Amino acid sequence: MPQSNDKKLIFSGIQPTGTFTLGNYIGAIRNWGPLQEDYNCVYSIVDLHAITVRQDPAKLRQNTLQAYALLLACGIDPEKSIAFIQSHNVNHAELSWVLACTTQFGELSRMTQFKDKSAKHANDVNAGLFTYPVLMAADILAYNADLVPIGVDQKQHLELARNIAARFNQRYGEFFTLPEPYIPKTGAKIMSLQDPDKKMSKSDDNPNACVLILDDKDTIIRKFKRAVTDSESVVCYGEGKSGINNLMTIYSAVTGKSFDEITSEFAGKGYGDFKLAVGEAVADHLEPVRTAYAKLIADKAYLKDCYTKGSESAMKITRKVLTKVYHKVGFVDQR
Ligand code: AQP
Repeated sequence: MPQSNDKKLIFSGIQPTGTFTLGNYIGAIRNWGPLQEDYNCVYSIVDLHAITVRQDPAKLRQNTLQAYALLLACGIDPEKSIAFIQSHNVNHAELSWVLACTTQFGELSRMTQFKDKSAKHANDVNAGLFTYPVLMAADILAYNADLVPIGVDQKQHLELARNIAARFNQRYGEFFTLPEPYIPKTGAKIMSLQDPDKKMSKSDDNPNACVLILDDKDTIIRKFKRAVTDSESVVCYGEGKSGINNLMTIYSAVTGKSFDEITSEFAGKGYGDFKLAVGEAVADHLEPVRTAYAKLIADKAYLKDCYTKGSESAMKITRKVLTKVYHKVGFVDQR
C-alpha cells in the first residue's frame, strides 16, 4: 500500500455493529473508493467504538470480519489504501487517553449522539459511550489526517476533534493538523424507510426501516414498497414530504438523476411505480457489491493477510505520531 508524501491523508472508519445499511453506503463508504486515486487513504473497521453498546462477543467477531470483507467489496483496494481493524492498532487507544485529558466534560455532554444513544440504551450508559468522540478524535489525529469523509450525523464529532486538536496545539505547540469534514452533496443523511424523520441506522430494531447492502433483490424491493410516504401522489421534492424526499435522494444517488429529472420521469404515475423503480435501481446498484462480498468472505486467509498488513502499516504511522505526542506532554523518552 504505497503512501506518497505529496498527497493529503484521509481517514475514515465504520463500526462493525451489523451489516452496513444503504445509509452507510451512500453517505460514507461508496465515496471512499474513488478517493484512493488522489489521496493517501486509511480506512478502519472501528470495533473499539462498537463495544460502547453491548455486543455479543461471537457476533462481534463475525460482524467485524464481515465488515472488513464489505469494505473491500465496496471498492477499497488494500494495495492502494491502508485497511485495518482498529483494535489491531493499540495506538488509537493510547492517544485517546492523552486527548481525553485535553477534552472538557461539558463538550462531551453536548454531543447529540451521546444523548440519543444513552436514551436508547438507558440500562448501559457507560463511560465509553460518553468518551466515544475522544476515541474518534484519536482515530483521526493519530494519522494527522487532512480530510475525513463522513455522513452528516458525524459532523458534530468531527468539529469536536478539531477543537481537541486546536487545544492540544495551543497547550503544547503546533502539531496536529485540523481535519476537515468531507461530506457528500447527495445522500449525506439517508433516513429510515419507516420513520423518515429519523436517520437510517444499522441497529434499528425494525428490519423494514433500513436496507442492508447484502439484502437480496426481492427483500430490497419489498422494503421500498413498504416505505412510509405521505397522502399525496406527486413525486416531487418538498416540505412535509420527508418520505418521498428520502426516496428521491436515494434514487438520485444510485442513478445520478437530478430531482427535476426524477419528477419528470414519474409525472402522471403514482408512488407505487416510484417505490418499485427505487427498489429495482438500488438492488441493481448493489448487485456487484454482493457478488464481490460472497467471494471475499469465502477466503478468510486472504482477508487475514490484508488486515494484518493493514494494521502493520497503520501502527508504523501512528507510533511516530504518538512518540512525538508523549514527548510534547512531558513523558520521559523511552530511547
Ligand atoms: N443514514 C445515514 N446516512 C448517511 N450516512 C450515514 N452514516 C451512518 N448512517 C448514515 C455514515 O456512515 C459512516 C459509518 O457510520 P458508523 O457505522 O461508524 O456509525 P453510525 O453513524 O452510528 O452508523 P449507524 O448505521 O447508525 O450505526 P449504529 O446503528 O451502530 O449506531 C459514518 O461516516 C456515518 O456518518
